[in-house]
Amino acid sequence: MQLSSLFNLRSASVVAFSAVTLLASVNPAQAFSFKMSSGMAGPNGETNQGAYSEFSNLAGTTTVDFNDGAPSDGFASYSLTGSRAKTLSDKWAPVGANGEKNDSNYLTTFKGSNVVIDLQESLNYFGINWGAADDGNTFSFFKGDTLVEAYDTARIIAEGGFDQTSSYHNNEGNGYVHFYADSAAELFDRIVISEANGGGFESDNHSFHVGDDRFEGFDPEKVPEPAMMLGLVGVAGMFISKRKQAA
Ligand SMILES: [Ca+2]
Ligand SMILES: [Ca+2]
Repeated sequence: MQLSSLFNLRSASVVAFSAVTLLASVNPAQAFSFKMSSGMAGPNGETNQGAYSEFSNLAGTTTVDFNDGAPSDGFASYSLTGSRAKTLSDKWAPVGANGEKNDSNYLTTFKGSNVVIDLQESLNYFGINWGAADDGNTFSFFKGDTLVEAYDTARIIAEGGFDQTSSYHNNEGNGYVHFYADSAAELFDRIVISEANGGGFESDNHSFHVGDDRFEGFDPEKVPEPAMMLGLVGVAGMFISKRKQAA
């Protein structure tokens, strides 16, 4: 074999190997993911306390509403570092599912301060009502001291963006964002929310779902698939037309 042929063979295998690596890295089934939604009303139908997770009622989910402050012990233990991480009530509170003003206490942090949430158990899901979004808002997910994944506002916008903007917040982004593990390798038990730039990071109604494997809440079999729905409509339509024929 000539040297040039050998070189080409090697190049081809490098290309093939790279393609496999690339496929693995972009395969959504193997990626920590997020989805944005409008969220929903509170447990008793409240619409003036921000948006709540659509998974609030799923078994294994715990929700913190900050109305009595941030818990410093128990299932989700909050450490507010620096003077600018706190709970309060003002016009910057994340809005409700239909854009309603939030009159309740919420959690905020600014550059130089941090919110660290330590969980007693491993999670496969974290949901957060995120409001008045600014450039430097950052979410970091850890398992022990190992960073599993991080998102900032720019990445969220690049990968789908916000559900709504709010006139209460100079038309800044608001929404309910759901972060979740797609495999057992992406479970987490510590979350850090922080702000890198000049704005604030405002949030409310954090929901945590425990799990020892991937989060299944968004699986297609949990809701009727569009094709299945179309099929059902088709069958129903057949029945109607048959009845018409019979009549
Ligand atoms: Ca609240
Ligand atoms: Ca903000």
